[in-house]
Amino acid sequence: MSFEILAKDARTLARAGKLTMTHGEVLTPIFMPVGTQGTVKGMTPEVLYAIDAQILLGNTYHLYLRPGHELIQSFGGLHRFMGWDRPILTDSGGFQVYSLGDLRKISEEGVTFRSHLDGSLHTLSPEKSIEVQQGLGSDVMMCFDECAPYPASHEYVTHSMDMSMLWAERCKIAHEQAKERKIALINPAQHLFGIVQGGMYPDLRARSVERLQAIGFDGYAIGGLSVGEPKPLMFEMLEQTAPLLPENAPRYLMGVGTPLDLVRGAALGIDMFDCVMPTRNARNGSLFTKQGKMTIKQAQYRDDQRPIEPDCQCYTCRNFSRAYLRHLFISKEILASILNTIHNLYFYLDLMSRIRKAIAENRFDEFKVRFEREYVE
Ligand code: PRF
Ligand code: ZN
Repeated sequence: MSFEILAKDARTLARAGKLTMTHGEVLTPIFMPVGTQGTVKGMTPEVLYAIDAQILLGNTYHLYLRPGHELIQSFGGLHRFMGWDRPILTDSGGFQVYSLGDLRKISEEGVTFRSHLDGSLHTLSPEKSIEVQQGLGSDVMMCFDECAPYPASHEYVTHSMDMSMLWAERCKIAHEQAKERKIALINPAQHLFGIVQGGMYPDLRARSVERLQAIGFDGYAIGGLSVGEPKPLMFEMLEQTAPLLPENAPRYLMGVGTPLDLVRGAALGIDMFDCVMPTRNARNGSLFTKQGKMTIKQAQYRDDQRPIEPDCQCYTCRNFSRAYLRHLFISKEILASILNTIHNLYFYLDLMSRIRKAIAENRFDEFKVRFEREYVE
């Protein structure tokens, strides 16, 4: 995979770069909107292009269960099925199985679980996850892993991480074999990222990084964080883990986070993020501003003629008042979700763009200090 570092900040570990994939280029640090079911809820691809979304995240677990990867493959892959022609990264299912599946049975072979949709029995393994992700034809596939819960004992996490590393090796083999056998792939230039696990134990995280590097991946994700641990502990783990990763490969912090997390993560050298926060909060009427979140249903906005944020250039802020958005939300109109999602995703993507610009202009540290002062979580 081509990953080019374009600029490095002098006072933090932040870097700005460019990822090149089959479906186009992605400027980093980047935020990936979550499109779990082959759609970013409420957003047409046209709207996502308009807010300059560069790459989406899709989920193996959901698309495997419904409508099935074979069906999507028969449509020429997920890009064509959902009408999105920019890059897609797919998570492996090795996280959703634990959070959504029922009656999970984990063995070295894989995970057997019951569908959260109809209770039917399924097994996901490293090989199966890669097969599904190949059928989807994503630009970046993720290794099948186990995300250890928090808290968990050193003994439990040792075993869990060891298994995830064996699984990572099997994912790499499955990926290589498909390339060698020249199996007709939907996307012949797929990339594969390894996922660092190890819970809240620095020794296990270091070992996980070593194991993954020995196998060799196109990029490295940090998994197993933001699973209920205190925020300072997450950053402790991140500070320890991120610098161990190879400098010249993209680094992806999975399932994180708040706007402050993105700024602080970028300062530690993270290049990619994903989170349901902007989209889910939008549907719950919680809107991001440079000062923090606002709750649009509050009575104080009843006759407020101002946009969510006066200086925001998004479609919602250019056209609608807080009073109208409050009315839509209280009336449970679907347009409330749509307009709120446009604003929140624009806020996240614009934040990443401002981060990239600050790094390129060697003033990211100053940007971070100012953001931390103005943004109240
Ligand atoms: N593994 C995978 N996906 C994930 C995670 C993980 O550990 C997380 C943890 N925050 C989010 N998504 N495969
Ligand atoms: Zn806006």
